[in-house]
Amino acid sequence: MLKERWNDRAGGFHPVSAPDFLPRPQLRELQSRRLQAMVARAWDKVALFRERLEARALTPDDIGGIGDIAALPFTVKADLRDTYPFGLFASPMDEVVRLHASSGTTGKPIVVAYTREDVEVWTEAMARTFAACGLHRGDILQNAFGYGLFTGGMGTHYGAEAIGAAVIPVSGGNTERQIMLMRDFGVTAVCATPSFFVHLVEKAAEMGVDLKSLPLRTGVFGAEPWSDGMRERIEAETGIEAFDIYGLSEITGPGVATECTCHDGLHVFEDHFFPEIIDPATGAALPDGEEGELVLTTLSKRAMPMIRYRTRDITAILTEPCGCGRTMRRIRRISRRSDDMFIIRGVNVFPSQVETALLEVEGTVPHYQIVLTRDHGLDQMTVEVEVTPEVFSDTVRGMEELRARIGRAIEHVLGIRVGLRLVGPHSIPRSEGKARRVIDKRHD
Ligand code: DLL
Repeated sequence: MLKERWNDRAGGFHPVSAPDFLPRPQLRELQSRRLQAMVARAWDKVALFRERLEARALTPDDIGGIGDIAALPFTVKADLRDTYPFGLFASPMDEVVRLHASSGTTGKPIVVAYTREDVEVWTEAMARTFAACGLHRGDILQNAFGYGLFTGGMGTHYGAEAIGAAVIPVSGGNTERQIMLMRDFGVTAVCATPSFFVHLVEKAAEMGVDLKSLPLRTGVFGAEPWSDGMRERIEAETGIEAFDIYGLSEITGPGVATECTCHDGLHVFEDHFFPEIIDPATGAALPDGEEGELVLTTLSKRAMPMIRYRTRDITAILTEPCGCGRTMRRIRRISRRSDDMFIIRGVNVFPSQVETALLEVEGTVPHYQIVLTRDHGLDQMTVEVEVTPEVFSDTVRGMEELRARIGRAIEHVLGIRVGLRLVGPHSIPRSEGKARRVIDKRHD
């Protein structure tokens, strides 16, 4: 367990964050040792990994250190599905203390397991995350990530307790009660998906609660893509500082990477989760700085080690040292996945591009959906955008002008014209967790 906890309200260097500042040679040595032990364990305990290594004529002895990682085979989401539920576990069930699951898009969920040591590492990674976001003992954290099979709620909960913050485990949903707690309990920090927090901001305004007048200071957001435009809106409307945190169930949950107060990419806790970037088409490793698919290897996970897991998240490893002094390399914020692209009239479109365009236009609120349909074999896209009550009650001409502005903004970003529908306040369903931005009716 964490030996030392956050106890210095003045901020600055802190024992919880000590590993974040490890000199790189020492870090590399630690990564090498951990990788070797992890590969040996996976070889011993997980049939699939052993078969994959044998198919490449490799044994754990061939892995001399972290520099050899690219020799190892990838793991993909289908491997988790094919071995459902417990086929990738490296620990017997009597050493497993927690199971989580992620629903995914089709069929069976994927199941992930943790030993007591895994929960401790996860807690440490989340404590380091919160420390990087400037939280400390004395903070009152409203945790609006969902508690349950989703890793968001419990993962952040343990980390926040470890730094000595007071956690309110409210989970997602129930917006009015969330606002009441935020006001009455003197909440200083909130954890949520960015889309749910946007919903909370809107509800607070409806209830006549001015978030800027509350002690609320920090927002820790993640679990879905969100744009810099969305961050600017959130910060301007609430006066908080918003941090982006990243993670995925297969690797641990939240706690894989976090922004620090420099807000220039997310530091990966690479003493536990080793990042690589590959070309998603060929699988070839790409040098730092180049954009590609993020591949993560767990270096200390016991119950379910992951070797070179292909996340499908697209990013790049940033090469410049960070102003905060952390030595952990950073990834650029993740704005898209390799599998969320669709093709409209020959042009590749990512949902995040639509958000970027919309947020540049005054008079819209950040609630939108992209509806995909198929017409004579061609994919069509319509963006449904909610407008503010003032705009909605404006003249037809006012609405038309706004429509034209949004149309131009989207065309500017995508390079093509798409269908556009302005809809009234509250027409788009609000999210309580991850927002559903794309409604795919192509196969209806
Ligand atoms: O979403 C874990 C998490 C919880 C992360 C709370 C951060 C905060 P999954 O449900 O397995 O786990 O979904 C993982 O969500 O591969 C990304 O595509 C996406 N994702 C997570 N964080 C971010 C982020 C959790 N900050 C998948 N920006 C990942 C963009 C994100 N996408």
